[in-house]
Amino acid sequence: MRILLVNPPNCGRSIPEERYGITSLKQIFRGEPLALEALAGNLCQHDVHILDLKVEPDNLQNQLTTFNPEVVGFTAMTCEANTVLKLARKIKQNCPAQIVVGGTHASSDPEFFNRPEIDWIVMGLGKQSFLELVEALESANNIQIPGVAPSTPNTPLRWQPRQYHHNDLVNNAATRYDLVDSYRSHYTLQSLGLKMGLVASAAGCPYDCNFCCIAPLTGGRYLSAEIEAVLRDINALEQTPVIRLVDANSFGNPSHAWQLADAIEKAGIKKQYLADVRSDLVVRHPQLLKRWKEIGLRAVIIGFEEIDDTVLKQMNKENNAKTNCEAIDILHQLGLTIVGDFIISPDYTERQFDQLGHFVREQAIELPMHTILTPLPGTQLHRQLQSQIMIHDLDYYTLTNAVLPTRLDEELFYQRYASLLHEGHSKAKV
Ligand code: B12
Ligand code: SF4
Repeated sequence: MRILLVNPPNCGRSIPEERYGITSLKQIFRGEPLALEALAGNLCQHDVHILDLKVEPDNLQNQLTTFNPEVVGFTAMTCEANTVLKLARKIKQNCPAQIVVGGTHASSDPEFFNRPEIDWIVMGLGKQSFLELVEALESANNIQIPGVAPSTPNTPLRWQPRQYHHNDLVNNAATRYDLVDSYRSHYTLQSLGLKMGLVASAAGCPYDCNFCCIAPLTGGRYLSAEIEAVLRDINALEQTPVIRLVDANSFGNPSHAWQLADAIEKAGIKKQYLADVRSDLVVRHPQLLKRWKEIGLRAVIIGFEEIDDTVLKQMNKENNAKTNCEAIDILHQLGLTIVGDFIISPDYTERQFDQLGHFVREQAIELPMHTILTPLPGTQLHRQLQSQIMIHDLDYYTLTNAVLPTRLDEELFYQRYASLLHEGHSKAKV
């Protein structure tokens, strides 16, 4: 079958820009569409193209005309969901292709895509279920695939849940990095101008933070990729000196992480790595971080989220401020750069902005990343705060807008937010 996999364009709207002329918060995000490359890897009997609209936003019509796909697959985060619907509607006007959507938003809030312009919604890990769907479409079989729902507009979706398993990673099907070769020069680490490639070494997370949308991707399980598969993917990114391990929780299985480090060293691979880790992992396994530093770990991304234990508890983070500070000390001693994620609640007071700014300076966090607490549909936080949400338009769910009421005057809130971001980014080098 001819299958076109589409990465949506950069999208999302900005309240600070639209209401207060604060344009400095807008960012352009680019990185390879690893999900689509992974899906393509398991479709070796088919003719697959990847279209990255983040790089070439105007090329959809041309691809539809020249490639004439029988299936179009979209990936979508929450802030991309409306855009995907719009694109799907456009495709439906003059192309008979079956339209499939998967990814974070489809997994957390599948009902959103239960519309006439979408034919199939794939929830969670998609490599195996998408192949099964494509094969069933090809043979026109009665389609009943766990984790895949046919769209049934005006009637609630019905599907069999999928018990995500190691088999869903389909380790033996190599990621098709070659399908984005022509885009590769756009996938750079902005701060250093270095080419950056993405590799997955695990999927899912066993924790259940109330704001987080990762758990539905694997039904709450943590699955590690086979070491050989990770090495194969790193090696495939030959011209790419920096590798971002995209796992939500990279060293979540410490013995796997040790084996992977040993295997990378043994294979003589010389690259630099960025990885997401929890601070309690750092405190429990400092030697593991040291080992990874030896084989090229350059920076770690840590979700500190908050500096106040009461709030961390409300978030169900299963971690605390003391552990966060201990982890910061260990990472600094090891000479690792810290990219620290913090979540600013819309009910922040000026004093809380001051305290957070002070904490980041005092702890010398190299690159603080501040997002605004956003109840993403499908999360526990969304269920808790649903009645307070003021903005339901998903274009604003970029994690840089307050969709809940701010305690401070709204303009002041965004001014404080913008200055916190700029203070952090002005001296940052990852
Ligand atoms: C890499 C990455 C990016 C990259 C590349 C993404 C891309 N598509 O271009 C870049 C840098 C561009 C990016 C940008 C942003 N990102 Co981002 N990103 C990630 C990250 C770290 C990894 C995603 C990934 O590649 N995973 C590996 C692949 C293999 O797994 P996967 O994507 O889950 O795909 C599997 C399934 O979901 C499914 N699947 C996925 N798509 C499809 C499609 C079909 C057809 C099918 C059948 C199945 C399927 O099958 C895949 C294989 O099993 C995640 C966090 C995480 N660890 O997941 C955040 C994450 C997805 N990003 C997030 C956000 C918020 C953003 C931004 C808004 C910026 C920000 N504030 O952080 C921007 C939005 C860009 C825009 N449109 O303007 C959030 C999304 C939350 C949400 N519900 O929307 C996440 C979850 C991080 C977080 N903070 O919680 N991001
Ligand atoms: S925020 Fe991090 S630790 Fe918490 S559930 Fe999400 S990925 Fe796991």
